[in-house]
Amino acid sequence: MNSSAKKQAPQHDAIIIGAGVCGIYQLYKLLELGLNVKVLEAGGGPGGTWYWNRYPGARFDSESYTYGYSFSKELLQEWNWSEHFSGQPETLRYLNHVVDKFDLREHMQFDCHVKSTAFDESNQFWTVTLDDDRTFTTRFLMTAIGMLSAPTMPTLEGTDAFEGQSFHTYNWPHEPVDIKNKKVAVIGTGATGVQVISEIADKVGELTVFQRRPNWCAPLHNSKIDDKTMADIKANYDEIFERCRNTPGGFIHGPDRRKYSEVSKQDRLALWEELYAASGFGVWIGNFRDVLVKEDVNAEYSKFIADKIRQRVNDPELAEELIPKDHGFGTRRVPLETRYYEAYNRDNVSLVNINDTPIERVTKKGIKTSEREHEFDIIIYATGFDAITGAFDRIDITGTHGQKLADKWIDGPITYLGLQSAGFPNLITLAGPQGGSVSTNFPRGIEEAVDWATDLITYMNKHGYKRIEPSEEAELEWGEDVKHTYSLSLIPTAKSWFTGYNSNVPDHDKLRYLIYNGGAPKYRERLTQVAEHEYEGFKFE
Ligand code: NA7
Repeated sequence: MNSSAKKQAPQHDAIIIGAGVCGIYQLYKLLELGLNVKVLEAGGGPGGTWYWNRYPGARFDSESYTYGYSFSKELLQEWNWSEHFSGQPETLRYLNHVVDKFDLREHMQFDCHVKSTAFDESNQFWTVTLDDDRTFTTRFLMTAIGMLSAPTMPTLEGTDAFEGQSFHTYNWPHEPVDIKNKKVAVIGTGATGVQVISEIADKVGELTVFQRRPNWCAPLHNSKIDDKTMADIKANYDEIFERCRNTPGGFIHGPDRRKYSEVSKQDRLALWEELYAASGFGVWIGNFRDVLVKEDVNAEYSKFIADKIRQRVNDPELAEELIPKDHGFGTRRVPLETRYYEAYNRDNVSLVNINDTPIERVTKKGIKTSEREHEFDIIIYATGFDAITGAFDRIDITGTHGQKLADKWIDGPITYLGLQSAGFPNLITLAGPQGGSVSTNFPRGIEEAVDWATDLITYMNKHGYKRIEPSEEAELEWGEDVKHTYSLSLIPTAKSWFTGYNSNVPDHDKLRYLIYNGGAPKYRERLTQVAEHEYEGFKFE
């Protein structure tokens, strides 16, 4: 009997997990190819990050007009951003607009929590199983599951015992939360904590911030976009996106090509003052190129920023508590803020340094530190994510020969180009670990990854290839390339999600090479080269 006669055909050409910024665009591209595609999304609607993170103050740190999709001129011309750094509600409206404009919603299935997926060798397809045991089969499985979508709670005793309201910022309720006159705690002072604290300080009764390590924060300088400015932006989109294409981070901000040592003290200070007064990430990535590379130069810039913090916080002792001492400026993600430091000048805001008075447990009424019990109505956990690999670990992914992805990646991800992993054929990890989009202005990076993956599928269809996976040699080499990019800056000198640390997840207490830090242009060059060489490093069947 002919064994091929027994083979089943998959239900779908492609399943995309996730209807966020990445999944939306990948769906659009695959539908253009005429494929049968389904998107499975855990949320009740599209938007991913912007669907979930509804906490007060959630907004872009990227200029709105550099964050929108660039693929449709019509979309660019019809959408008006109201602020230079859009807030979450507007961004979610934008993503829903995109979904409806391009008739994508009918291909999306919401409230679908993918529990597991396994590659079926005999049929050469993936079976995807949801929490409710529904299954789907697909030839290509594409993950668009986000880098910061696996929220982590502190491993504190008593979190369930608290009788007030409490939530992780990622799971902020959809119904309005009444914070007026309430006693509120925020645990965590990363980019999220800083946004929440700044936004609610003048709206709550009392705010207590539990800080483990301060971050270097700098002003966002957000403002409204008026009609004339929006018209100028629309007229200049080509230039804006060209600029983003050529900067390492895919932002409009690129490094000053001069070195710190080549510039007089006066000119240095002038640039730093200018950056601090300007909007967006220029203060981090628009600097002299050696600020994030040389420790002594970084220390000078850190001193400059520390003085800014001292000028903004009235109480000198409190100012010192808010100045990082364990890492240099920009070696962790720089939270951009709006009157964050000024919040601490308010009588209703206090800071608890949990290194001095550690949290012992959460109680029915609040938080008990080694010093005393603090009573609260609301506890906000802004405690971050099991970044980049966490969302993969939360799905039971089985490749060929019964191999689990979580086992393969136990000491850190192993990938080729951040887009595939050997032993997991036809699984394309869009925006996955070790990819280029992780360290870029996200939509700029993902548009390239998605375009590349779409071209790959077109190529496979043209040549009649059914299956693709990288060679182990190609992965090894890519792993070394990624590792090398960590030696190019001071990023590995700090413990953060950039370097794979998370104190709330077992075994995430060592450096893991999660991100390609070589910059978007170099990553693009590499992707192009691989495609031009008949997808070298990949094996087709
Ligand atoms: P981050 O940047 O990982 O920040 C998490 C914060 O929570 C950080 O201040 C942590 O302190 C603190 N944290 C985490 N666990 C604990 C425990 N157990 N006890 C006390 N404090 C804790 O996450 P964000 O959500 O702010 O930002 C993530 C990204 O989203 C951000 O970079 C942007 O790209 C968007 P630590 O510094 O580890 O001492």
